Amino acid sequence: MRILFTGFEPFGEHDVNPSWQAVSALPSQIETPTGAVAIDTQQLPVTYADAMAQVRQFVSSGTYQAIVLCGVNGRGTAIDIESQAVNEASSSIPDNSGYHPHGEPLVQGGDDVLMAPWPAEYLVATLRSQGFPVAQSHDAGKYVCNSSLYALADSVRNQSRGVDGDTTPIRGGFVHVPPTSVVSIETVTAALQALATVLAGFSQALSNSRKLPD
Ligand code: PCA
Repeated sequence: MRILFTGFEPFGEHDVNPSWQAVSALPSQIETPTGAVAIDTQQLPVTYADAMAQVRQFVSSGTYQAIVLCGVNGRGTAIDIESQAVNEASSSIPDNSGYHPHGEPLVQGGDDVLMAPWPAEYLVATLRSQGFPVAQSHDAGKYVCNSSLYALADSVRNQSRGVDGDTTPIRGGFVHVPPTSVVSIETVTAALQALATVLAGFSQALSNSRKLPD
């Protein structure tokens, strides 16, 4: 089992991005009740086109059973588990390449809304029961974070349509972390580790069910 966590580079008023601070502090391997889980980390650029292309590449690489994208929400009040992404790019500031969209679609002809390929409500309930300051969000904004989640949901859906039934579908989604004055980096990193453990359990349950005789 291998999980990818991404965090974003600095942008706008964020000279350091707490999403990358929390992700880069994750250990490269964790032990879970369902076995060892390898954790890879990557920093994503805050540019619509490159972030979306990189996420699609992570999905098509076939390397990961789960992909968790993380970004900062400067107005966040908890660690938000995002449930969906919209097909729109719009922002008050340009991205780090200078691109400044005002309502353009991310994917021409794409679905207006795509659900993240994970059970957001269940994840929120589970992490909350472990004491983490987690909440569900149905609005990932219209900036680069939303675009990366849209690319993830779109490419996971396309992949699971095209492959045979033996391939375990990728789980994943987006986590918006609040400023460090609201929740510390240590707590975010611990919550992400707990999230990895839950996602590993899903993957194990799925592969066990495939081994049952029919
Ligand atoms: N937050 C931004 C983009 C990068 C990040 O960390 C967002 O919420 O879209």
